[in-house]
Amino acid sequence: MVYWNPRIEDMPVSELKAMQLKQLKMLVYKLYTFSSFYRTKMKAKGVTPEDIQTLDDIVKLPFMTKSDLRDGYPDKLFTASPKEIVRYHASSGTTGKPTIVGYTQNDIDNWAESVARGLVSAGLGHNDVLQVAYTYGLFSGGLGLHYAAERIGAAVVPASTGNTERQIDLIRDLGVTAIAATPSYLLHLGEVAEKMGISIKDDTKLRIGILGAEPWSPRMRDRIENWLGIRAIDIYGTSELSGPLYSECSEQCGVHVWSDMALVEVIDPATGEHVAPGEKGELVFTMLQKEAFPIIRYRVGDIATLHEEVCACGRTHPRIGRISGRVDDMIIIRGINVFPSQVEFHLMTNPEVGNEFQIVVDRKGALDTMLIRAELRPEAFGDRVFELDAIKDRITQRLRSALNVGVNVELVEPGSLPRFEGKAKRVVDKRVY
Ligand code: DLL
Repeated sequence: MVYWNPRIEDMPVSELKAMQLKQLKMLVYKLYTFSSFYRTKMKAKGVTPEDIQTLDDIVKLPFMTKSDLRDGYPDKLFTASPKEIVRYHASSGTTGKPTIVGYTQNDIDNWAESVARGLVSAGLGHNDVLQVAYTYGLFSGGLGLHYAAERIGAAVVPASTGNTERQIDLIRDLGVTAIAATPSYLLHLGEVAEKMGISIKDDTKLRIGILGAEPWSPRMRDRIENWLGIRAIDIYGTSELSGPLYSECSEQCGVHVWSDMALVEVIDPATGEHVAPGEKGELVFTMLQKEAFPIIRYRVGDIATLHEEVCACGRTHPRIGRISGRVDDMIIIRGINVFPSQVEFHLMTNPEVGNEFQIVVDRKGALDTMLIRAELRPEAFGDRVFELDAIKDRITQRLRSALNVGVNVELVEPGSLPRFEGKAKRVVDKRVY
């Protein structure tokens, strides 16, 4: 099985764009006519459905932000009647109220279709056994992967998060071939397996990881692949857009965004203007077919690049590169922007450094300080003290020159930093604002 939906996945770009334009026009017309929220926003920007004649006209439409969604709590933005809604999920709501997302049956089907295409493109099929180790429940990760895996005929092990020893037993005993988890949880699972005397690489059939829901660097990918002997596939999505939605194909060169269902733009977060092709910027999504919870020009806050050239796998849909940070989790240290993903990237180039780290930001007097606590690998920890000092100096110098800020590094014992079952929290900001 190469394509899940060949008719769509390798459709010529011109046909895809024509399809998008038709859908965009219909969507804008529908929202302007039937939703007071969208009509008010469009009127405030002086735009009517007639103004949308080409795909480029999308820039005339207003942006949506997280605060629009929060103000709409719980269901002011819904455009389907309660009897049409078949499911609710909710974003984690770490800052303020969560966003509730409703789904009609078509929304659920389109969501499963998007992820099913991604799973097949990553090399999964009906012979696979997929252990879903994302949380099931209001978080969209568990059920999002679950329905897609069933759609392609794979067997699902709905393990959710936690009870790691049992997860490892299941992987071995059920011949699990693929696991869907946050990269940080998979690393934790690998460590626990080693403590149980089980090598994921040699003692299990695991061959693919569907990893996302948090940032992870290409270096982290290399480590996971080499250590666990699997192919590590990136999967991206946000609860507002539906949940996990888009993943890499087996070429592993960016996450395919299905153009028949979504239109993606990349903007300069400061000006709101489109960036030049291939440049980094904030991702903006318009979901072309969502019924219950429409999304028009939603600024997701994630920073990435967009690649429109046809992929080596033959799929014609654009790809987004690695998420290199978030507009809002960027740490500003003495006026310099630092992304946790940069720190991870530079730490992972050092063979002595383990898989976990923590960034502690504080303030001494008027000055910001940044301490990076990095776990050593068990092999490196036994080294003599003067050798550890030399390693620490080398890492500190590398980070200082790469990030352009004064940082201190502390090397800590393997296993001493917190582990996470869901999304990792690696930044501790102690500054008082
Ligand atoms: O994390 C949905 C999801 C579940 C995606 C399972 C992938 C797998 P939220 O909780 O709303 O939804 O968080 C969305 O997580 O805006 C990104 O900042 C981050 N994120 C998600 N996937 C990736 C990824 C789910 N592959 C937020 N790389 C997004 C980097 C990611 N960041």
